[in-house]
Amino acid sequence: MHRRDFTTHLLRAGALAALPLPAAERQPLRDVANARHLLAGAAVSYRELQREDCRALLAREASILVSENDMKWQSIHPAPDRYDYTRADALLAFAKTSNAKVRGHNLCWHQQLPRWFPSTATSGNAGELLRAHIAEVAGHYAGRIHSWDVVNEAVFVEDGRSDGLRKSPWLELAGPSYIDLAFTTAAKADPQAILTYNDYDLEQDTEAHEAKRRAVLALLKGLRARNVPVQALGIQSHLVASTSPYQWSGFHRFLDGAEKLGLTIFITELDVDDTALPADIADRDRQVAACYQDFLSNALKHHNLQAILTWGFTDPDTWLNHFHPRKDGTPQRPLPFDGQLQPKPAYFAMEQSIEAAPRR
Ligand code: 9MR
Repeated sequence: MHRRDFTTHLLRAGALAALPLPAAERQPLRDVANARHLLAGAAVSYRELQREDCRALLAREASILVSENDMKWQSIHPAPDRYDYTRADALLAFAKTSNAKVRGHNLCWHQQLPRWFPSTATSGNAGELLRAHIAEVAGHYAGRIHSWDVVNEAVFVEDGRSDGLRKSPWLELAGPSYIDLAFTTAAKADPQAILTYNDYDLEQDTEAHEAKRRAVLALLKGLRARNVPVQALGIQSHLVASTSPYQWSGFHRFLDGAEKLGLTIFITELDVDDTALPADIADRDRQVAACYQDFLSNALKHHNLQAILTWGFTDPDTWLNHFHPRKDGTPQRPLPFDGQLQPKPAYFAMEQSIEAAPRR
């Protein structure tokens, strides 16, 4: 029996009062966000997309979705002469039925390149490979994507270049102009999508994050000055809960800088790494939620912020368990829903910060 049928059955049986049904009483997050002219949603894995309970939750809560992995080169371009849209198309089909927008992630990144890439890409053909891929993939989805992460994580100050650019395969094979090429190609292939530069480590008031913010703003300024069609900045927002709360002055200056360049802002991959927090679940959930609230209430002061997406939506599916496991072996709790698809304090923190956001 589907959950809705089950509920109807119980309603008829007069048994509803005994059932804990918080979802039915809550206003969905997408409606709370919509009232503030914001989109709210999450990254979705193909595994979750196939689960009826996950689909029902996403349909209810999310007005914007992004595929966690299925639009990356590795998945969508499995052989030099072959593209595979099966999984990504499934997300678009679902989004259509649930009336959600879809972000495209991503068209150009140094990770999750296909296995054929290293032996095929050369300095002679890398620019053309990039152009052809973007023309094909952005062309396939033209008119159906809210915003594309055209270039992802191109800045890595630690690589020591004066322009802050990452020594990625793209930079090394095609030179720094690969970024211009990616955006101009995407604009041609899909004139409707909001073309986004997306990156991480932009939030904290530390020297490292400040240096990254400087390099990202310089990159964006250069793109705008050359009339390269970049329209939005994606701030991934993989936050780390710690005992010393974040300070936000550098972050605010950064968002002001992006606004001056006329860029829209998206929070694209929000989650909170809880490795520094104690094992106690209630305590952890409370501190993770406090981090959500602190971050979002600051970010939402900026009127050019238009969408908030978490990177996954249920704790058991988080990438953090694979990439940053807790030392005590317990799973991380970085997301708004738990493994039973119940909303956690982080969910209510999102809801409250959006409700409290200045009118936009
Ligand atoms: O969550 C994604 C994980 O399943 C992949 O294995 C990983 C590959 O590097 O990428 C993860 O998503 C990343 C996103 O695409 C870009 N920003 C950082 C995300 C977390 O690593």
